[in-house]
Amino acid sequence: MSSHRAWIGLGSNLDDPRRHIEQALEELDRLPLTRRLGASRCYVSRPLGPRDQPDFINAVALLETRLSPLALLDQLQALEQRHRRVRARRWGPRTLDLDLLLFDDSVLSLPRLSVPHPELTHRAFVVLPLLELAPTLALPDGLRLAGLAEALEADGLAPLLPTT
Ligand code: PH2
Ligand code: MG
Ligand code: MG
Repeated sequence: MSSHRAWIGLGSNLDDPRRHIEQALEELDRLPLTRRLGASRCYVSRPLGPRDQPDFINAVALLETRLSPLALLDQLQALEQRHRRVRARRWGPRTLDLDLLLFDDSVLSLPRLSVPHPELTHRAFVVLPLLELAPTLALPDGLRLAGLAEALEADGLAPLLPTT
């Protein structure tokens, strides 16, 4: 079985969001056939979508995994459930959201999974943490993320200081 590099976006805006994100970063490292190679800082970001919800904490992690994309998605969704995620409304508040952003240079369009994540390039809270970890990262079509960052509205996005 070959190993893959998977980029995961983490988000939380309920119930001590930073604790959910920091705990999830450790849990990602313990998924089967998987280890975490890196993690961005935590960022605070204004909600995209409905504005009447708390600010988010966002971060990005890089995993090395021998899981397939769908097996990894299953693991991510199970981890969300362990954080008692409830899906009340689209783009509404949540305790933990784990998005599979990139999987090697794969382009997938499956009923359950689109990779690269369709919103990736529009979201400063994804692009800036990705760039922090990998300044030369490019999408499967060759588009360099660094070129996107300038065009993105980064107001309301700020890195947090480490807690320890
Ligand atoms: N996630 C959403 C909707 N809006 N806004 C921010 N700032 N961060 C998120 O992670 C986020 C959001 C749905 O997944
Ligand atoms: Mg999301
Ligand atoms: Mg999601």
